[in-house]
Amino acid sequence: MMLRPLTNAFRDCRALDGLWRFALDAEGVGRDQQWWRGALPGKAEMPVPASYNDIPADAAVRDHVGEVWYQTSAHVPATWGGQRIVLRFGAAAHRATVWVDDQEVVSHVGGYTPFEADVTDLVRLGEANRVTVVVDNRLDWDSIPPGYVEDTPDGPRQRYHHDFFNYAGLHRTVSLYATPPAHITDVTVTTDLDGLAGIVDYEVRASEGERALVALHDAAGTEVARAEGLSGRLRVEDVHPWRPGEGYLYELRVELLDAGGAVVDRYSLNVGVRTVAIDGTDFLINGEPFYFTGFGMHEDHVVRGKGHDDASMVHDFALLEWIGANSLRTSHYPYAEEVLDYADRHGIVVIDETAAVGLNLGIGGGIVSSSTQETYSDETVSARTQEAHRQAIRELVERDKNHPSVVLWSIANEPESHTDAARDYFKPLFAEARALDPSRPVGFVNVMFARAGECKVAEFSDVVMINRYYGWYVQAGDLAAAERALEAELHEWVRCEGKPIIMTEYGADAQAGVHSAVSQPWTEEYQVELLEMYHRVFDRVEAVVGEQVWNFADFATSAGFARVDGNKKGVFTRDRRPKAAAFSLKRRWHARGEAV
Ligand code: GCB
Repeated sequence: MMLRPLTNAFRDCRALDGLWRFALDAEGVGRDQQWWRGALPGKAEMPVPASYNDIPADAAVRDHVGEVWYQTSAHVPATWGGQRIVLRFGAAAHRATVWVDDQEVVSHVGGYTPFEADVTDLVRLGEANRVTVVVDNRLDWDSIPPGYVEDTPDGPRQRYHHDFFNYAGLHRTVSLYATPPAHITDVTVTTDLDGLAGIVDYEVRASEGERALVALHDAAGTEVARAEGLSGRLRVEDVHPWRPGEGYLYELRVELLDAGGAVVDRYSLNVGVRTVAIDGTDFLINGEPFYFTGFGMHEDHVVRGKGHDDASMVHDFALLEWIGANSLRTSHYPYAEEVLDYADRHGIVVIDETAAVGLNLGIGGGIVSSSTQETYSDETVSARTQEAHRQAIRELVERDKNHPSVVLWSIANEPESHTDAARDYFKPLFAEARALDPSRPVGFVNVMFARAGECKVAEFSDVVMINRYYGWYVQAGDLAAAERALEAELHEWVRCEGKPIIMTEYGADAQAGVHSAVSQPWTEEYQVELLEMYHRVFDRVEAVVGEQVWNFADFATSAGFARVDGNKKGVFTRDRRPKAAAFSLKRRWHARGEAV
C-alpha cells in the first residue's frame, strides 16, 4: 500500500530533487563512522535523480562496488503541524538505508520500486532537517536481479548475468509530503465493459474511518457516477473506453469522511476503463484483437544513466509516436512511475516487467556463458532469491495495479526454464502474481535455449513471450537459414501451447554509420534486412500478436568483447538518432496502424 503523493486541499508534496552532497565510501567505513551524524566527508555533489556512475568522469566512481552516501537538508514547512509527514524515495538502486538527522527511518532492498518512512515524530517543523541515505549497488544471489561480487587482487568486481550496465544511485524523485492524520492509504480499481456501459469496481483503504465518498468525472470534468462506501461499483453509461493510441482517462475522486460526515482527506486517481483478455491465440483489449508493435526499452541515457528525466522521457515517447509504435516492455525492471502515467494518458500499451533478469547461468552479457554452476541451487538462485522475487512481484503489482496502460505482467526475463528446478521455482511465483491481480494476464519472457516443447515454465504463462536471435547469435549472417528456423519454431509454439505469441525481442547490433552494399552483420543494412525477414515470418503465423524490437535505443552494458561501447541493437542511437532500421519500422507500423 503506497499511494503516490500529490498536492490538493488536504495534501502537500515537495520534491527534494536537486544537488545533494555525495561521498563514495571506497573503504566501506561510513557506517562504522556514522556518517549520517554530520556533514558527509569531502565536497562532492551529486544530482538527484541520476545514476552517479558517469557524472564525475572517474573510473573509481563508475566502477565502484559497495556503498555511496547522499545527503541533503530538507526544510519542513511550519504549516505542516498536525499533519502526517512522509519521506518517499521513487527508487534507490539497489538497497538503501535512510536517516533523518540521527535517526534511522527506513531500509529497502530492490532498486526499482518506491519506499517511504513516516517521519512525523522526527522532523522539526519550520526548520531544515538533515536527510542522509546510504545506497549500496551490490547484487548478490539473494537479490533481484541476482549477481555476485568477485574479490580480485585489484578489489571487488560486480558480476551479473544480465546485459545492461549496473547503474546505481537515487534514480527517481525524492519527496517529502504531508497528509491528514486520518488518511486514505490505498485505492484499487478494476474495470469492465458491459455493452456500451463501463464498470469501475473500487476499493478504498484508510488509516481510520469507515466512510468514503467516491465520484467519477469524465475528461471534461463532468461527474458521471458516484457511490458511498469503502468499496463498491460505479456504472458509467455510454462509457468512453481507454483505447490503445488514444488513452481516455476518467478521474476518480475519493473523499474520506469522519464520523460527523466532514471530509478529512481527498485523493484523485486516473482511471482508464478497459478490459484485457486472452481468447485462443488472440490478445484482446476491449474485446478486440490487439497487435503489439514497439520495443523493449531501457532507462538509459548519456551522463545520467538510469536517472529519470521528463525531457528525455517525453522525447522517447515522441519517437515512439514518430515510428508508429503502440507499445513497450519495461525491460528489464519497473520504470519510473512517470512513464506509466504518460502511457496511460497517451494510450501506449505496456508490458510491465519485474527486475528478475539474469536468472540464467547459461547466459553472460547477452550471449552464452562459460559458467559451470547450476542456475538453481542453494549457492545460486535459491529459495532466498525466490522470496526476493516474490517481493519484487508484490511491489510491482502494488505500485502499478491501477494503470490502464499495463495489460500484462512479465515476472521474469530469460530465466533458465528448461529444467524441473525452473518449474518448481516459477510455479508459486505465477500463483502469487495471479492472486495479487486476477484482472491481468501473467507471463514471463522465454530464452532461446528453452525452445517450444523444452520450456517447463511456459505452461504457467497466459501468453508466449519469446526473445529470438536467429540471424544474430545463431545463423549469424545467414538470413535464409534464420528465416526457416524462426518459422519452424513459431509453429512449434503454436502446436505446444496454443497461446498468443509476442516476440518480445528480436534484432541485430548495428553500428550507426557502418554500411555495406552486400549486407553484413553490424551494418545498418543488415539490421534492416533482419527485421524485415522477421516481419515476413510474423505475417505468416497467425498466432503472433506482437513484435517488440530489441532495442529502442543503444544502451550501456558492462565491458566485454561482444559489446562495442555498449549494446548496439538500438533502432535509435544512444542519443536518439534514427538508424536505417527506424525508417523501415516506421513504414511498416504506420501502414499497420492505418489498416486497423
Ligand atoms: C537478450 C536479453 C537482453 C539483451 C539481448 C542482447 O536476450 O534479454 O537483455 O540485451 O538479448 O542484445 O543480447
